[in-house]
Amino acid sequence: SIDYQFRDDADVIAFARQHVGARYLAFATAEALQVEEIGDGNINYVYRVCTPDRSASVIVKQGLPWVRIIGESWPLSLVRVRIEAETLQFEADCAPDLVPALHHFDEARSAIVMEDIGDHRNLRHAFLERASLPQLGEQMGRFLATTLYRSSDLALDAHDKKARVARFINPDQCKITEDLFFIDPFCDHERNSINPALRADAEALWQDAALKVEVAELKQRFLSAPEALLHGDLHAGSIFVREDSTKVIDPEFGFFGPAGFDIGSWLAALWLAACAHTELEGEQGDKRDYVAQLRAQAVASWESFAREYREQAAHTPDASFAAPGVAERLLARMLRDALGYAGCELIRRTVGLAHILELESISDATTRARAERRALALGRELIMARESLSDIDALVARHLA
Ligand code: SR1
Ligand code: MG
Repeated sequence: SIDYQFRDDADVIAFARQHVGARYLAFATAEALQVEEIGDGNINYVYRVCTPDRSASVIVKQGLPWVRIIGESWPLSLVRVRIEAETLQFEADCAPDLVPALHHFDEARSAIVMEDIGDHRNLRHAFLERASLPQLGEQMGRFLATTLYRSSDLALDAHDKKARVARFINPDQCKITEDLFFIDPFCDHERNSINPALRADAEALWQDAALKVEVAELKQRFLSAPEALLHGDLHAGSIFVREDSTKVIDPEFGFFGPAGFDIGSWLAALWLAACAHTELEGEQGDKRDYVAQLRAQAVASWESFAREYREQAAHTPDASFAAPGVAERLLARMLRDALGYAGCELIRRTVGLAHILELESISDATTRARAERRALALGRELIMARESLSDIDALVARHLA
């Protein structure tokens, strides 16, 4: 253990009590509070602190200077915790209904206190239960449009933008993405985890010279295109849902990068779930309907994003960006990038280090390989054809038939 790490439950409780302020009267008056560690992510520790009757609760999240699931052999800078707090606050300023409220950031303890969104459940579980989430696409499109527009050069003063780019330099988190998205899946890397039934497909991927050129171009843009403040890790595990509400959490990978990266990560979350549902157990008709719903969510997300982005861009104070046709040009670039980054996410969740519950829930390795093969093939085609695709949903549908 290190000196600032929470020593025990009492320490977490005292920290929460001290930092919820006047918002939670019950925390000040309750004699005893309870705490449970609820983190199921790869990197940090997450605690829920609540009153015995659970009428009031908050989340405390603490980062240690290494990757939780790996240990001290994979060090990780604590700057990520400040960046998470500041990105969360920026997102709350853009779309307060779509993120948990930030209550406190404590630099000395590398910890954040935030609103408990325990009445929502993780989107991965909602996907597995084939939940119908009629507002999800629209809400994610709005989240993306408002955060990506308001942190861009279209919205910010020139000096302010550059100061923010500097403040959100996040090299250790970016390096994780640079390696796990753009290197490992495309070679026989020791970090990879590959279903033996998919081995031949992975080996074919490693020989695919044309694909590697496209992936390198996507990586180059990821490294050197500070277009907007990204969430940086917008997979289904970072999203919590109720039927009528969406909350995006966990922006510790925040940095200024290509806007299409967040959009593509989100589209891939839907398409990965769709790949899994083609092979998950269940009645054929139900599965087909759910896959169609997931595809429709992707279309709705992009439409909502583009509509909201156009509306905001119409008010840009910058004379260059206000010229007719510019917003459409930027949208076209973002879509092409998004398809490429979605392709990378589909591939890295299939043969890379970090797998996803939706695919891992298919217990039979041969059946799982069928779903993974769809993700690989769809991912590859999205990357290769991203500059010229006209009917994206038709392409996705072909891979899910
Ligand atoms: C070692 S971290 C692995 C993955 O978990 C995070 O949530 C990111 O998606 C990262 O790529
Ligand atoms: Mg995370």
